[in-house]
Order: sequence, then structure tokens, then C-alpha cells
Amino acid sequence: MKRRTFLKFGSASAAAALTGTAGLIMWQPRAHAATINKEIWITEGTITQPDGVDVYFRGFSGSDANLDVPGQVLVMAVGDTYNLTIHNTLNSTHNFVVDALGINTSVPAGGTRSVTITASDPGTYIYYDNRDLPNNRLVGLHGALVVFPNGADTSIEAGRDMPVREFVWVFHDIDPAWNDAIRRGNNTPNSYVPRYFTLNGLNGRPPGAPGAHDPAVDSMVDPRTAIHGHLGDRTMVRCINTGRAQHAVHCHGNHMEWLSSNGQQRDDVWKKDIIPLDANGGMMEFIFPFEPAPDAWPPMTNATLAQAEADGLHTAYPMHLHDEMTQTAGGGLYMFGALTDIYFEAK
Ligand SMILES: [Cu+2]
Repeated sequence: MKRRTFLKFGSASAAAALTGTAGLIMWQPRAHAATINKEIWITEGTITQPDGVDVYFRGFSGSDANLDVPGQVLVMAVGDTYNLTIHNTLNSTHNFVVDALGINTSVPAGGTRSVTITASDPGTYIYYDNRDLPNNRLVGLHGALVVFPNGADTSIEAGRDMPVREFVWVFHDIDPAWNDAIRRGNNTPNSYVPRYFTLNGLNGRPPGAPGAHDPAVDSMVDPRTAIHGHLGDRTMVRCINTGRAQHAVHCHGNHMEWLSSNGQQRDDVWKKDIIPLDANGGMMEFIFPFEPAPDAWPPMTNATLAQAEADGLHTAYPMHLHDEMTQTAGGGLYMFGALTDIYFEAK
């Protein structure tokens, strides 16, 4: 059976379709290996960008009625058997590839294929379509696979204690001229000029702008992306970059504990306020420790956070990228780029 699904999403409806498909990960260590069965659909359509422009995308989506960019976060443990069934609703062949796990499955136009994923090492992995590299990855066929330690192991990645909660941040950049050339089956332009920069598929919306504070469109409040924690709530963030622009990830409030880059754990965990994130499949993991922010006055305690909340105030610090272009959309709209907020909350 061959059919074609073309979906159009305004930002709000695209984000609604995305809810729960990327970002915050819930995980409870368990004693036994599991068999996990999941289906995803390769779909296409347009997503409206912050400047009102509809841009063409393809995605590994949660249903044939969705367009998920990035794709669903796949979560498993070492020892699990993850049976993934991939339906290709498009009229072109697409691949499902996880380089580090030796997985490369081709799904013909209109066809369905299954792949079994097993992993011997915990960590963060990228899945993507490597056909016409990098075009299908750039046009949206990418996502994150997270592998936790097996059994009841409560450590994560080289004996580090399991953090209180975890997030996946998928950074991406978009040249709409490339996406349109890919849609038409034409050669992509000689130059690549990204005009949109996304974090889990969304962008920041500055106060007063359309969509500001709307979790369906604003990456600064999107629950998959914005971090909330109490003092001491060590929070792990797994960053992947499926775009072509290298990034400099920068957090206010606390320094980040830099755990790994590109799958290589660091022998020494440095505390940094800026950490590089390589382009074209780069990865980086860090812990945001939720220590009292050293620049706060009066000194930050649970009591001062509670008083601020009683006064109707948020205590939040931004994460933004230090490559300034990425903080814009459409060639100039400032603060419509890849950024989010980190909220300190009273216990
Ligand atoms: Cu800053």
C-alpha cells in the first residue's frame, strides 16, 4: 500500500502534535530487561516559522497525522530489546540509521520495515536518515535515542549518580531554501544560510511577542525544554545538534558540569559557563546542579525562593547560545532563536 501524507501545521498545532515526544525523560531504574515495541511514521508537511513563513519538513513522527521535528525520543536500557516498526508514508525511500549501534535500515516508499535496537553502552545517540546526506537529516528526519544503564543500576555513565531529572535538547538550524529544494527534488543551493534556529523544534518568543509564554510555541516555557528544579535537584541535559551550525551553549545561574562530548566521557568534569556543541551530529551532556546562584542577592535559599513566589515573581535564568546569529529568526528577529529558561523553585 502506498499513500502520501502531507501535513500543514501552524506553530501551535505542530507543537501540540509534538507534546510529549521530545525533551523531558521519565525513567525509573528496573531490575529486568524489557522488550519494547514502538511504531513511528515518516511524514512530511510544513511548519509555520516565527516570521509567518511556512517551511517544508519531513519527520519521524508519532502517528501518520503528526509531523514531529525532531522525531520522538526513543528511550531504552542496556539489555532491552527495542523493536521499532517504521512506516514510510512518503513516495521516496528513507533510511533509519544509528551510526554508533551499526543500525542502517532502508524503508521503501509506502513501505514498512522493522528494526531491532540493542545497546551495550548507556548514553545519548542520534538517529537520522543518511540518504542524500545531509539533506534528509536537515529537512527534519532526525531524533534522539537515550540508553540508560541496565538493571537496577542507579549510576549513570561511569558511576555518576542518577540525576533528579533529565532533558533532551535537540538543536537544529534551517535554511528554508534548502528545505524547499529538497521538497522539489532539486539540488540544494551552493551556500547554506540558516534563517531559523530551534530547540526541540521551537524558538524563543520575547515578552510581548505573539506566542510569548505559550508552551505550544515558546521554547522558553515549553515543558519539554524549560528546566524547573529545587535547590539541589541535579538535572542532566543531553544536547544533540542535527544542524550545520556549531554552537556555544551558555547557561546563567549556575555553571554547567561538563560530562561528555560526542560520546566521549570527560576524565575531569569541568564547571563551565559555555560548552561547545559541534555541528552535524555533535553531542554534549552536562549537569545543571541547581546550586544557589552565586550572583543572587539576598543569598539564594529555599526561603528566599518561597518569598519571591509569594510576591508573584519567578526566579529564572536563561540558557542561550553564544553564537548570536542563533538568537534570531528570519534574518533578524531578535530573541526568536534557540533559547530557554531555567527556573529555581521553592520546595
Ligand atoms: Cu547570557
